[in-house]
Amino acid sequence: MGVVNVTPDSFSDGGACFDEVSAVARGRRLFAEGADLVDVGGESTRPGAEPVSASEEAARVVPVVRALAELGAVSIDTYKAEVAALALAAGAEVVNDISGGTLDPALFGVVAQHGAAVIIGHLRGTPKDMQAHARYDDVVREVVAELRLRVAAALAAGVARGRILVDPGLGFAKTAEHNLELLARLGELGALGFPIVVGASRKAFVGKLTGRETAAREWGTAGANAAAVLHGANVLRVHDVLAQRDAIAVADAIGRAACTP
Ligand code: PMM
Repeated sequence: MGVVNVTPDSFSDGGACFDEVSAVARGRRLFAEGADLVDVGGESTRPGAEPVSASEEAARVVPVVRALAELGAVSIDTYKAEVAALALAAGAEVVNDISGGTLDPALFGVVAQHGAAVIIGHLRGTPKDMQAHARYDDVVREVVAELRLRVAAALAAGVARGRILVDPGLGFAKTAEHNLELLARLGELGALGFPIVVGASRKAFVGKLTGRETAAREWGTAGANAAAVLHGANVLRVHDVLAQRDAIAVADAIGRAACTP
């Protein structure tokens, strides 16, 4: 899953794709490099980020979604039902909600209405205040329990069971140590019974471990992605598809070799 952020302030590639033409060009390149899905987002969710209005967000993402949906499968990275509805109408097939339906109770209904798929991310609080909520006795058990409740809400809103994916939400109300524990015990999310999405790409915990600035975190990201794949991740959200596809392919082959008698 390749990332196109149509935002002026996203932490990893902020500003690079803020205009429609360069965002579409970036998405086209991600498909050419082998992305199975391109994720288009119009609001930065980095810690402390200010929200933008639904109309501003939709104006950023809808033309990009419409153009990229001609080339391959597109997900819309939003927690707002209104933006999700417009993006699905423009051709997106998946709604990627980092809040798992907690920030907009109407989101799951929109997903159900369109027969779309949904990525249910784990978050506490809002992107603005989430780091104050990064307190857990057992982060993995609590994330699994909270995701289970959000899955139940999605099913109750009419989302089909086969259209749900779950994501532990690395960096979303998590410290670096929480992220590492979630990756090390990712297999426990398998108990939920849904495909697992992991977004480690260029995040601060990778920077903390490697001492690298955002743009130089691809090798560290490859380490995180390899671990995620070996612990059961099914979808990796990445900025550099070309680099990460190879790392993922090797880790995946190793994981499969352990399963063949
Ligand atoms: N991380 C970011 C944005 N969207 N979506 C999912 N499903 N999982 C994530 O971990 C995730 C996400 C933040 O990263 P960015 O600012 O580089 O896009």
